[in-house]
Amino acid sequence: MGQPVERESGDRSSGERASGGAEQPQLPPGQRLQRGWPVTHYGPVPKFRSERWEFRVFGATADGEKHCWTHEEFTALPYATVVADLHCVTKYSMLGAEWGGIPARTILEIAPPAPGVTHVMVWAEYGYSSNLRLADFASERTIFATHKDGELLTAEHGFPLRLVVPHLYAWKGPKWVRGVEYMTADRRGFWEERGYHNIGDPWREQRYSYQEEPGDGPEL
Ligand SMILES: Nc1nc2c(c(=O)[nH]1)N[C@H]1C(S)=C(S)[C@@H](COP(=O)(O)O)O[C@H]1N2
Ligand SMILES: [Mo]
Repeated sequence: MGQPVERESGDRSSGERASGGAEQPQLPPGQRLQRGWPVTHYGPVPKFRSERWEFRVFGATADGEKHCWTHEEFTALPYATVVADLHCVTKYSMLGAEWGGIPARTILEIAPPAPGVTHVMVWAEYGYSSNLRLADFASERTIFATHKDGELLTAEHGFPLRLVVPHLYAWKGPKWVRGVEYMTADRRGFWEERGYHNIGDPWREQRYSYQEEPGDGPEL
């Protein structure tokens, strides 16, 4: 297998981009505005089969148990919305989407981590993963989205569930997410092992692992 690359396909239909710069103060440095919503991911789009789907919280849970929800149970959890932008590290941003779903905080409340937990690994279909500091995951704006702008996510955008972490680059938000692992030490996820920054703050332009400073992430 060669080096994986983010593949973008699909809706560039209206393809224009705004001019950026001073009139776009909400764009992080180096990003350009994308109209429409491209599809970007590595690998195939998984097929959803509700009878095989479960959401799991495992690893260092407070009670030492694994917690599982069926699709029906998970989507019955209290629904909330967050308006947030999506910043792809390949330099386009989509602004002002309304994401609807289950806040990450709800999961932390109903399946709390053990006291020593510092990071989480968010797991998706086909083994895609991304690591987050517990504080990033616990942000009141981090949400497991089932909907965007009031409509169910489409398959290519992550149906039935994707994570949205508004203050980090979009690779930190797995589509087709299936669970969360509570960790007592940091470990790199899929892209973080392959050259992306361990933290991924777009406002600090933390794109690549070579930009990391001591303490930003585990040894590569
Ligand atoms: N499972 C999975 N989730 C993923 C990815 C991926 O490759 N696999 N790519 C990420 C990246 S790099 C981006 S930019 C966004 C793109 O989301 P979109 O296709 O809905 O625009 O999904 C993120 N979530
Ligand atoms: Mo991306």
